[in-house]
Amino acid sequence: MSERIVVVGAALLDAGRLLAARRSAPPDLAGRWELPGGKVEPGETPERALVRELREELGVETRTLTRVPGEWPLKEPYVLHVWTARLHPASPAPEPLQDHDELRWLAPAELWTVPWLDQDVPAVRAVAALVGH
Ligand code: DCM
Repeated sequence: MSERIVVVGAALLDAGRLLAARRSAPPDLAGRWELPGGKVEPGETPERALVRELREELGVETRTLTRVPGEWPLKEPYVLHVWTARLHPASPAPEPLQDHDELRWLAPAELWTVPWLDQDVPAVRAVAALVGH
């Protein structure tokens, strides 16, 4: 029996728009869009993990706000949890640094204009319900 490992994803919000990130790796995920984030390390809180992952992957400084209710299965043993987050006022703008090759701020009407990873679709739906997209 394997323990589940939490992957935290960010619903990074700015002026009513949601940041979507297109994966460049691994090959089976490349070209699809996700809520950026990554694995929570042992002993790390999900909030700290998310701030660390967004710094590493996008070069931004953020604070997490609230957990989006729900839990979505990824490839075993991972499960996806999502938190809303905002940029610090002094943060650089996000840029693709590691696992992504394009970023897009999506207005509510544009939310479904990108091919999200299948496993992120229910999470994005929950984000939309929570923030009124
Ligand atoms: N993952 C996902 N959806 C997200 C974030 C991550 O499906 N919003 C998956 C991709 C990887 C695993 O979680 O299989 C770990 O992510 P990373 O490689 O970014 O650490």
